[in-house]
Parts: sequence; structure tokens; C-alpha cells
Amino acid sequence: MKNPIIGITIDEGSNDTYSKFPWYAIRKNYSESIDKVGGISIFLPQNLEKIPYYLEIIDALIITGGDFDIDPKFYGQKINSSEIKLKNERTVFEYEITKKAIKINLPVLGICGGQQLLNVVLGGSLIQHIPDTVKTTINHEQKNPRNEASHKVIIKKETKLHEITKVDSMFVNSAHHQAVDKLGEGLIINSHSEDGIIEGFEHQSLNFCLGIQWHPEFLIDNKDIEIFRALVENSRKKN
Ligand SMILES: [Mn+2]
Repeated sequence: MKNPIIGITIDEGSNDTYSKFPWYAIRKNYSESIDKVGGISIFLPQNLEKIPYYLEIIDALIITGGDFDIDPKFYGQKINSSEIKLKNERTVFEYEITKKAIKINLPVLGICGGQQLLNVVLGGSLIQHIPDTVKTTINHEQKNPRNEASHKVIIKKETKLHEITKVDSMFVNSAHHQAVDKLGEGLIINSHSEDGIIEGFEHQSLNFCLGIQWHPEFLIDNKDIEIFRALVENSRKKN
């Protein structure tokens, strides 16, 4: 059987941290995590016209996060925080490919900002800036390095995530100032932090449609790799 091909969305930029000309970039640990569990990674340039071709090639989609936010107009709101940074070209691409991937029941894993995107595509909304809305002592935008844990997540029993991880809690990193507010259609919460912030959700009827607010690609908890393994195993079903 061929190894499943996992399409991974990438970041874009035009400041001169990498090149004076527009660039794409992505941390290596996304594809390294896929390599560990027998998948083949390909990175997806943000070309809207190529989406149908990408969807022919890939067996699953990972929507990655980044240092930006989804324009609240995508969930029917105006920007209400000065902390919001937009990358509209990226959002439009990720929105379109995710919408089409869901339509053909392709396995989808949304990580951090990718979870937020997935929720919005399914009709949900976001908390635009956690400190403005939720009283919490948990640091969801951790100051310590991202390869260290920041807080605990409680995993609900009888969810796909619980089936995957086989544990009731995990220690995870946290690199988000936004969070899921109203859940998208067909989704249920599968994990939350101790202050009630949604840290993960899953679709009740699609083959594999999972959102995770932390970054499992850092493999901090020994259960993080199981999330990638489950994605790759489920993506074997396409053909
Ligand atoms: Mn968090």
C-alpha cells in the first residue's frame, strides 16, 4: 500500500527575515512528525487555482498555525481587539482548501490557528483576544520556549481524541491569544484547559476532522505523536 500523502499549509511573508522577496516558510517539526508515523509530507503553496489538483494528490490535510489571526469578517464580526494581525491571502487559501477537503470527507487536522480556521469554516466563531474576554491565570501565550509545556488539558472520555491518546489529560504548549468561541456545525468539544478554554474539538460524522489548540508537532507529551499517527492511518482510506 502506498504511503499516505499529507498536505501541509505553509506560512508566507515579505519582511526580510528570510529574503527581501516574498517567501514561504514552515517549521520542520510538522513534516518530521508525519515522517515518524509513515506519511509523506508535501507543502501547499497558496495558489487558489491549484486547490482541485492538490486535493487529487493529498490523502489528508494539516492546517498549521502562524503568527496571525483570521479576519473576524469570516465569522460575521468586526475587529474588536488591537492585538489582531491579518494575513488575508493565507486565510483565503486555507479557508477554500479546508472547505473543499471537508466536502470530500478528506481527513483534516487543524493545529492552533488551523483549529480556529477549521471552526470558522464550519460556521463557528472565535474569541478575538482571550485576556479581553476570559478571566484566567493560565498562560495561553506562553513565555517559556514552545518546546516546553504550558498547561494541562482535560480530555473528555468517549471522544475520538480520547480513543487516540488513551489518557484523561495531557500537558501541552500554548501559543494562542484567540480561542474557539461558538462551535462550528457538527463539532463537539474533546478537550479543554482548566479555565474552560476549548483546546480541541472533533466532527461527529466526518471520517477524521480534528482541531487541536496546542502544537502537537513539538512532541512534548508522549501522546502527541498518536494524533499524527491517527491522521495518517485514517488517510489510508482515501483510495
Ligand atoms: Mn492553551
